[in-house]
Amino acid sequence: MASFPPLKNNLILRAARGEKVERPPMWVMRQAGRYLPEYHKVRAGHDFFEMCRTPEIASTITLQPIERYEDLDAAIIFSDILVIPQAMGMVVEMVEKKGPHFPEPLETPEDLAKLKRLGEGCDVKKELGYVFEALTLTRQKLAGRVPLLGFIGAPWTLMAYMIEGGGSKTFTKAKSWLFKYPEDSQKLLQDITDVAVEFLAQQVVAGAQMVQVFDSWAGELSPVEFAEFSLPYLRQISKRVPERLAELGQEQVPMTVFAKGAWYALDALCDSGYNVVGLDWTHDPAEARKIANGRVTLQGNMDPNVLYGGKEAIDKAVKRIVEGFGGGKQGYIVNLGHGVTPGVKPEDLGFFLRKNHEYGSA
Ligand code: 1CP
Repeated sequence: MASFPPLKNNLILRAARGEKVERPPMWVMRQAGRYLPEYHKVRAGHDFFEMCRTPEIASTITLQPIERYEDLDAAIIFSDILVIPQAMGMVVEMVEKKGPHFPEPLETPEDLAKLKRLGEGCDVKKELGYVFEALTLTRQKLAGRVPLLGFIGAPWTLMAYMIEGGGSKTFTKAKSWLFKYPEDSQKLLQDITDVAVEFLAQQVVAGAQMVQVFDSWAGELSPVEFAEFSLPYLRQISKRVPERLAELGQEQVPMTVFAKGAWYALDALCDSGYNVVGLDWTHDPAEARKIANGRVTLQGNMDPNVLYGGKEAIDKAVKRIVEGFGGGKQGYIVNLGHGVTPGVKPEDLGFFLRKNHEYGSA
C-alpha cells in the first residue's frame, strides 16, 4: 500500500462523520472543469478520455481548483462516470460540444452477452488502472492540503447511458427497458454494481479518502421505479464497499450518495447506509434537515444558476442556505445542488466560497 503525506485539513472527513466542526467544509461538484480557463488550456489538443487516462494530466486538472481557491476543503479526482461502461467493453466517445456518445448502445437484452462482467473479462485493476494511478499521483501532489475524493456513477444512471447511447431529454429507451425487460434490467444493474463495488474499493486502496456515488438521473424515475431499480443497488454499494475494504485490510472512508431529483426518496436515502446525502436545489434546507433528523450529514444545495445572478444574489442565497442548515457547524457540507456550469465566472464561484466561509464561521 502506498504511503502518503499527512493530512493537514480533515474538516470534510469530520463533518461527514457527524462531528461538530468550526465551520462547514466545502467543495463543488464539477469543480475541475470547463468554467476554468486553466482547464481549457490543458484541454486544447487532447481528447477528453485521453486526459482521463493520463495520470499526469488528470492530476494536474484535479489540482487546478485547489490552487485557485484556498477555501476548498476537498479535491475530486478528474475522471468520468462513464469509465465503468468502458471497462465493461463499451466504446464511449466524448463529442465536442455534445457530450458522451456510445456508437453501439445496448438495444435488446441479447446485447447483454457482449458486456464484460467482473471476473468474466472485466479485470478492474487492469481496465481502470489509470484511475488508480491518477489517484495515487494526485494524493502525492496534494501533499495533505485537503482530502481526495473518488467517485462512481450509480448503476441506474450508468444503465441509462448504456441504453440511450448518450444524454437524453426523455430517457424513453432506458425507461422502456424497465417495463419491457424488468428481469434483464435487474441483471444489467447487478452486473454494473459488481464492477462499481470493486472499482470504488480499489479507488480507496489507491488513495481516495472519501467517495461519492452520482445517481444523476434518479429523478427520471417515479418513486416506485426508484425503489425497485435504483435504491437496492445504492444500498448494495454502501454495504459491500466497506466489506471489501475490510477484506483488503484498508481503513474505511465516508461515503456520499447524490440521487439528483429523487426528493421523494430523501427519508429512504437517509437510511441507505451512507454517511452523507447530497441534495439538489429542489430541497428546502430546513425541511431536509427535519427529515434527516441527524441520521446523516447533508450536502448541497444552491442552484448553480444563482452564480449567474451577481454578487448580491449569491450573498443572499448563501446566507439563507447556511441558516437553513442551522449554521452548518454539524451535519453539513457546502456544495451546489448540481455541477458548476461552463459559463460561470471563476470569480463568482470564489465569491460563493468566501461567503460560505464567512457565514459558516460566524
Ligand atoms: O468537453 C469537456 O471538456 C468534457 C467535460 C467533462 C468534464 C470536465 C465531462 C464530460 N466530464 C467531466 C469531468 C467529470 N465528470 C467529473 C470530474 C470531477 C469534478 O467534479 O470536478 C465528474 C465527477 C464527472 C461525473 C459525471 N459525468 C456525471 C455525474 C455528475 C453530474 O454532473 O451529474 C455525469 C452525468 C457525467 C457524464 C458526462 N460527462 C461529460 C458530460 C458533458 C456529461 C453529461 C452529459 C449529459 O448531459 O448526459
